[in-house]
Amino acid sequence: MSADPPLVSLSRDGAVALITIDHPPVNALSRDVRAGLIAALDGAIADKAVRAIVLACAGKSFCAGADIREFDLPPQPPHLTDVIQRFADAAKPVVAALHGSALGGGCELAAGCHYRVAARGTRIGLPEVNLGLLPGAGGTQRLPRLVGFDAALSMMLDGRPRAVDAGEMAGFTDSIVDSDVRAAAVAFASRVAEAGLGPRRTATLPLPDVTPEVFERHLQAARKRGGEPAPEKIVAAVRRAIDMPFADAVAYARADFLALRETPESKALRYAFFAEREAGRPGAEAASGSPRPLERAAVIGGGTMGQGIAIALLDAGLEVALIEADPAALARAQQRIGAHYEEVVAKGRMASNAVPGIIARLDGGASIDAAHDADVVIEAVFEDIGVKREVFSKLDAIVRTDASSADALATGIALVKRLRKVGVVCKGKDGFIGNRMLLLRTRECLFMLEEGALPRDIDSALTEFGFAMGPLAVGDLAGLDIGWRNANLRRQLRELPGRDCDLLDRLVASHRLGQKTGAGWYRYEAGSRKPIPDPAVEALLIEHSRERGIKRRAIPPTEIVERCLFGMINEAGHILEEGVVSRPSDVDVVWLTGYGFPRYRGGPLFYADRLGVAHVLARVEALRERFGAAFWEPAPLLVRLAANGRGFLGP
Ligand code: T1G
Repeated sequence: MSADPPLVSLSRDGAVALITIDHPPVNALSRDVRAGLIAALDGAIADKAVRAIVLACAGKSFCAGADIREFDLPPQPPHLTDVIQRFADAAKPVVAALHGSALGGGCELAAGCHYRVAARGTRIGLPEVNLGLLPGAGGTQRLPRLVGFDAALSMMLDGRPRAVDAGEMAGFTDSIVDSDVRAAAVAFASRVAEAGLGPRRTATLPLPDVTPEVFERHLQAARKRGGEPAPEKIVAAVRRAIDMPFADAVAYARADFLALRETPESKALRYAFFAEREAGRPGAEAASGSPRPLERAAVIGGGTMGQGIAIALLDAGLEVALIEADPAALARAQQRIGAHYEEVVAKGRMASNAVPGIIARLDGGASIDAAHDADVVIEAVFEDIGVKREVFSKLDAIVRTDASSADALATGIALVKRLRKVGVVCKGKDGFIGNRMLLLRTRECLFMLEEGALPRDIDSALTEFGFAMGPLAVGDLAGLDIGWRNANLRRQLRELPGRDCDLLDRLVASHRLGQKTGAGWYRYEAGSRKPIPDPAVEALLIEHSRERGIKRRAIPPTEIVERCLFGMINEAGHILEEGVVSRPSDVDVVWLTGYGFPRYRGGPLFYADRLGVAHVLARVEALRERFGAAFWEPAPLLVRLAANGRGFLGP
């Protein structure tokens, strides 16, 4: 039985020692890898025949950083900061050989080495902010010395990887190669040794010039990410490079990193990281299936959603048949897709000569027959069950497949991965997960508008909570007629005993459909998407409440947030109980990736668990007392979890 290869190995290539990390799938710098690095470095230093050292990784990429799973455990020595310092202090030159991506602690480790050789196309990044953290192993001090303060701060604050050959990353590498990077790094190390150059410690490099304006600009950007503590900590940590000795600044950053690890925001962001990866894992249903080849797709419906799906499919290299019953709407959709690619070219994100090839893969027609030779058909018609039934009965007539449900599911999951999207598998029940929960939020928003709130009250309460956009502004963006047509919403608003809210009907009847008609809950200047409070809506609301004998009152933001979120969380209890989705975390993934739920709050169920399910139950019961069981009956799962002191996501 062959033993697993060591996580870190030491070998020799002439007078160059080769330290190789082999910790699939992403060479995370776990405790054992860190210990292995120290041992290998000591071995290379002690070996008299060794004149230089190369640090490389096996597999498709250099290190993806620290092992995020370890952040829920007490820190274990050797700490990454110390490991990197050992490499930086090495008496022999150390050359990092970079390929794939070097992220977080992996980028910091490379910056701690004395020289860096990278394969062209390698991406480097400090994405810690996406986990509610900051680079805690010296990156806040070494990156500014290599790429300048402005570029380093941008990297740390937007968390986006950069290509090593991007202009702003010029100072990071000593050589970019198109050949085998490990061999190139060994040759580079030999030349350094031959030339007697010795170690070039990043910490001793001169500090690049920087003006206070640079820090101020990034601080303003950091403050815009209200609700998350890490961004401002990052700016403060990098600024210490100016105010204090290197080692002190590194120690402070490590202390900040350890403190941020314990914040609820970082715990939520780490949960979201793993929940999204978990969601992509096929459950038992798909495990037995094998994905079918995917070359051609058909999209039924040329509206905003259909256009977006067609673009994602084209970007993933598929042929696309866009089917839209109304020829004028089809032409409009094709024109808008063309305009999209012109915009992408104008932004420099695509070469203009790539567009004709993409558009050539787009065809379509008014008849559903155009879908006959598609490997996959995606229905994107508006929320009308009658229209959907008609589409599927026509499809049944032309698209016969022998794909088993497991194959079909495996093919769907493979397609989602190919589109670089996050997919959640759920049962085909009305409203699936997101829309079904959204309905409860929409209902409560309309009720609160009747009771005294104004659109801006509700939207500011939810944006304060962390949503990028408030529910009413989102309604205006999507079009109020879309929600109005939703039969389930109508049932909630008009057919449950004790309340009949026709507010949405009134707006639709007065053709206030949102941005597309220049007025909805807000009014919009021509060509602008900026919502402007509209006195006409306020008057409409006051008149509506008067007619209904509702005494308007000021509704506090806490109540607005509770009624918007607890209805959704309670509904998620029903969704889980009915087995519509198998993993509770998938509910959060849907809201994080599809409905703009603030990531640093982890999602509706992570948020509920943080508050305590017993607290959520008590609040739902209090709302039932006030508004009646027709609207606020606690889900049996919520009651059971509270009784057992458990959360949606576990003990
Ligand atoms: N730690 C632990 N597991 C990780 C991991 C990590 N850093 N990165 C990925 N995984 C797991 C992931 O959960 C999945 O597991 C598998 O690897 C493949 O990942 C001290 C504080 C590298 C671009 O934020 O962005 O360093 O689901 O599906 O699409 O300053 O993973 O198969 O069981 O995403 O090819 C900073 C996080 C850490 C990078 C690859 N680093 N990773 O994408 O595969 S904090 C990051 C990624 C830090 C220091 C600080 C991506 C990827 P499973 P995948 P992929």
